[in-house]
Amino acid sequence: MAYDFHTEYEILAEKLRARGLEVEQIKQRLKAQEIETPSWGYADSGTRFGVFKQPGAAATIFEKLDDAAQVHKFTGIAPKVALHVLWDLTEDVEAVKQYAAELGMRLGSINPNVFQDQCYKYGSFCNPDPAVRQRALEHCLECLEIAKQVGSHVLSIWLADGTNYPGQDDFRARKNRLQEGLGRVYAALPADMTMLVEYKFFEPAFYHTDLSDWGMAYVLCKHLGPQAKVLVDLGHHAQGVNIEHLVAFLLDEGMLGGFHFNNRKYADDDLTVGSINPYEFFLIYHELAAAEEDPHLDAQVEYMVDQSHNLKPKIEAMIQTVMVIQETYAKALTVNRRALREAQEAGALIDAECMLQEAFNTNVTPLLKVVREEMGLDPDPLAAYRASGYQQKIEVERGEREVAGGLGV
Ligand code: PSV
Ligand code: MN
Repeated sequence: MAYDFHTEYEILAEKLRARGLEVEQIKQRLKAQEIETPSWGYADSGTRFGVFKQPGAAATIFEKLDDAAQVHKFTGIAPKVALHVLWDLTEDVEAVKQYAAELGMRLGSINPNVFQDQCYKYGSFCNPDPAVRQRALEHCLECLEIAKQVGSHVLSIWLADGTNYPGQDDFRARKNRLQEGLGRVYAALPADMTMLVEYKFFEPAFYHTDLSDWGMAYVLCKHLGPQAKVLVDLGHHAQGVNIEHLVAFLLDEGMLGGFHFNNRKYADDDLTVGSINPYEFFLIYHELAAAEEDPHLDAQVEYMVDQSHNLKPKIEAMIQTVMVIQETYAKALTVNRRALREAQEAGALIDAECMLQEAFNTNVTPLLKVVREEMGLDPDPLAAYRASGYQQKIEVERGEREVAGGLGV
């Protein structure tokens, strides 16, 4: 007899109950999940070697919002869009806000751009020239105004600051300039806003990067104040760094502010989250789920995607990405953390590890299908999107354009 997913769900629910878990609670948590997708993930993008255009790729912020709204329509958990100010807000900000509201979408993190302009050749806030630092400051203050206007609560800072040659500049002088400059931005932050500080160990600077790891970002945030938190981009670490450990450390310190989800093989290569090392991603989510369950922690974390797909169809890639994140969260919710703690305390190493592996290997698809059905969605978002005709429509209506719209263009 062919089981439909409801039957499979009943079997899974029974298994989860036997694992000591509350299935209804798991479903509630899955329904409350929110993922922010990046406006720049809907536009043509590429590398420094070239940009491959896709018919139908979004060129304006309105088209990017339309596409993001499709991702939300079919997944039900992607209601927010991150904006990159220079790439997106060339238009009337008020009109953008209104358009997002009409689509039932929210504008999420506001990302200043202090790396593209010629004046930033030697850095932004770390630049030896005070006039350039002033310009970076003014841009960030302007971004704060935009954030207030569009109702966003997150200013997300990533700096390309660094040097290419030993001796090019003084590390400590740059550190102090950075602290002073971001201190000024922080001073202008409204009480209901968070400043996220993202680090990256190299690129575009190839010798040193001023904020190269989570420890530096942590120290800077500590100096800034309680509204500054660290943003972890999964592509921004050296090979072998234990990301789940640093995530747990930051969570415990109340200093984890947000994520940029993606995956990498070599460096910051923007691959689909979970596509290269799904077990690592699961272990990260296990720490996040554990923190949610800990009443002593304030785990206010923004979950954002930072992927620009140069080759995959963009909207489908984003739906696939959101589904991978949802699936990984669901798997992490199937760990009985009380039983895990008992095994850890008893020194039952194999049992403890097996509990994580069992959760990772759990097929949560029937659970997710039921959750979607209960949310009024199609159980299979990708198939439903493909059948909707939206892709064909934008390919005809928009065609292939020369207009720049995001990263690498
Ligand atoms: C830098 O590599 C980065 O991760 C920052 O978050 C930028 O805002 C983003 O990529 C642009 O894609
Ligand atoms: Mn990022």
